[in-house]
Formats: sequence, C-alpha cells, structure tokens
Amino acid sequence: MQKTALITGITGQDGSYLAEFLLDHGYRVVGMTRRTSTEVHERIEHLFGKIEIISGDLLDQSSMQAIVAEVRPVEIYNLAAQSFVPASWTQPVLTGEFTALGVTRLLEAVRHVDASIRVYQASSSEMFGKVTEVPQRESTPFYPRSPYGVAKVYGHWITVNYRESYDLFACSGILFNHESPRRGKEFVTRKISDGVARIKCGLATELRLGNLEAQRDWGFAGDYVEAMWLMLQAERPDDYVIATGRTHSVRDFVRIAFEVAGLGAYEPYVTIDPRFVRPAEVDMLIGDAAKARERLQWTPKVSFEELVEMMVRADVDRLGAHAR
Ligand code: NAP
Ligand code: G4F
Repeated sequence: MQKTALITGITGQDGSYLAEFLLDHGYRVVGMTRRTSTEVHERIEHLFGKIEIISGDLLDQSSMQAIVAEVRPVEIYNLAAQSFVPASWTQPVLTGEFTALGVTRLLEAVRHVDASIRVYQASSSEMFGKVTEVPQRESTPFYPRSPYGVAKVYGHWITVNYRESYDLFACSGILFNHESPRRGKEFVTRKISDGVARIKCGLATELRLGNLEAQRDWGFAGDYVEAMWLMLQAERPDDYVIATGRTHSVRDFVRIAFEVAGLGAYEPYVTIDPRFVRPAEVDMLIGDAAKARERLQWTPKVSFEELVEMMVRADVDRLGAHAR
C-alpha cells in the first residue's frame, strides 16, 4: 500500500528536497502551508500535480489536529519553524511559539489522533552553541546562544519526552548547517553565492558581511533529507547527529566562491558591516555523525568545495539568464 507522508514547512529549502525524495520513493506527499495573502511557492512549484497541499499553522492546535486526522499519514516530518537565527533576537516570543511550542502542538495532535504515526523533528546544531566538546555528538551538552537555539532545545527535549512518556516513534535529527541553491538569501552561504553572482553579472560592486571567522560544518541539503527518512525507517526511534565532520570558516566560503566565479581575490569586494554581527555568536561547529553512519548507513555525498561551486554556478546562471 502507498505510504502517506505529511511535511510541515514544505515550502522551505528542506521541505522541497524531502518532497522530491519521498515522491521518488513512491509516497503520497502532503505538505502543510500557512495562509498568506500572496502565495509564494517557488521551491515546490515544479511539484504541483504530484503533491497535495493542505492549509494549517503551527500556531493553531486545532488546525494541526484536524490535518493529522484528515491526512492520516504514516510519517510526519516537522520542518516548519522560524529558522533564521538573527530574527530570533528581534522576534523572540514568536520564535518560541513556532519553533518550540509548535513541536508540542504537533506531538499532541499525533498522540490524540494516532499514536502509531512516526514523527521526525528538525533539531539543530545551534543547540550546541558555545560548544563544550569537539566534535559535537548526540551526548554533547547543549549551550544555545540565541533565542532560536533555546527554542530548538525545547523542541528536542519535548520530542524525547513524548517518546518516553507515550511511546511515540519520535526522532530528533540534530542537523548541522546544510545548504543548496534553494537556500534562503538571508543565510550566509546563499547571501555569498548570490552576492558573488551579482558582482560577476555587473549588478553589484560589493558584498557586506558580518563575522568572517565563524566556522560551520556545511553539507548539502539534498544529502540531509535522506537522513531524515532513514531515521523513520529504523527499528527503534532515536536521535542522530547529521554532519560532514569537516568545518570551514565563512572566509573560506567567500574565498572559494570568488574563485569559482573567476573574480580572483575577494578582499576588494567584501566589506565588514557591524549590522550583521550577532549579539552572541556560535564560533565553531563540527559534528560527529558516527552513530548515523553505523546505524543508518548514512554518509554525505557532496563535499564543501562541490557545494560552494554548485551554489555559485546556480546563481550565476540564474542572474546571467536574467541579464540576457
Ligand atoms: P526554511 O527554508 O526557513 O523553511 C521553514 C519552513 O517553515 C517554511 O516552509 C515556512 O513556511 C515554514 N513555517 C514557518 N513558520 C510556520 C508556521 N507558523 N506554520 C507553518 N509553517 C511555518 O528552513 P529549512 O532550512 O528548510 O529548515 C527546515 C527545518 O530544519 C527548520 O525547522 C530549521 O530550523 C531546521 N534546521 C535547518 C538547518 C539548515 O541548515 N537548513 C539545520 C538544522 C535545523 P513559509 O514559506 O510560509 O515561510
Ligand atoms: O547562515 P547563517 O545565518 O546560519 P546559522 O546561524 O548557522 O543557522 C543556520 O544553521 C543552523 C544549524 O546550525 C540552523 F538550525 C538554522 O536554522 C540556520 O539554518 O550564519 C552562519 C554564520 C554565523 O556565524 C554568522 O554570524 O555566518 C555568519 N555570518 C557572517 N556574515 C553571517 C553573515 N550570517 C548571515 N546570515 N549574514 C551575514 O551577512
């Protein structure tokens, strides 16, 4: 029988890759979207006709429960969240409502409608924040450095708690940064690839950034959605770190991006703008995904250098085609 999956946050970067992955694996895919006056669904437009869309909001308990009852999925992927770290300082309460309490609303809906539904919760390496261990693994203590990180810690523990309290098949995927040409332009990797492409196409002369020394363990989003699915296919529910095991600075990303575009050295183009420096920074993240490798047979395929090249080339092609 065809399996049904419900994805919250299907309009986001990960939602679009996960929907493609699940369709390829024969699923009926239903995506939850919130109502807006203008519908912007550019990441999933190519999937219209293959996926179903249902209206709901993480802020609204009754809509969550009604959706779970109507769709009757066997798997739910909870990807919806306020996911941009700087916005969590300007909208800390809303971030808590979406990113923290939204998880409880979903788990409550599952518990009341059908406790056999398997649930994936999108947790984050931001929970490690001011890291207490290098590299970070499932047992590394959390020390979040932003309201977003704090909200994700709540989402992680409520997932663990519902698993232990109600025997739900609920998994928390602690994913390190993952990027793609579909990444939102406010995140640093896409801001860089888009900015470099603009300079290359003569549409801009500079790129304004914050802290170039921050280090992240960056992977490709297409590889990471496979790990989400693998967690829900396992015999037992558990929590997993998903990462490449390599770390690079924002400066590394910038340098390679300018080289890929054939612009040479980045220094003449890059300006440090204090507006993009955070009140509290996560200086360095590097994950140890040994548990996922051993128990789920998951490994990332796209390297850091391939990722930078993929993103820069996609933006140069997009803007170049526009300019022609
Ligand atoms: P994203 O591109 O920002 O997508 C977020 C999604 O959440 C969008 O579809 C958004 O819908 C939806 N959403 C936000 N508030 C909602 C609400 N109140 N009700 C319903 N939907 C709502 O994020 P992403 O990069 O795909 O990440 C997916 C998830 O993984 C997020 O939970 C994120 O925090 C987490 N995560 C991401 C990374 C990463 O590196 N990408 C790493 C670790 C964890 P709209 O289109 O309506 O805004
Ligand atoms: O790309 P970022 O905004 O991602 P960040 O804060 O690491 O969060 C992302 O990854 C998390 C997983 O660890 C997710 F949970 C979260 O939802 C999101 O997807 O910033 C990366 C680094 C930071 O250290 C930041 O200070 O880049 C630095 N940075 C330097 N200049 C900048 C900029 N970040 C942004 N967004 N814009 C800049 O101009």
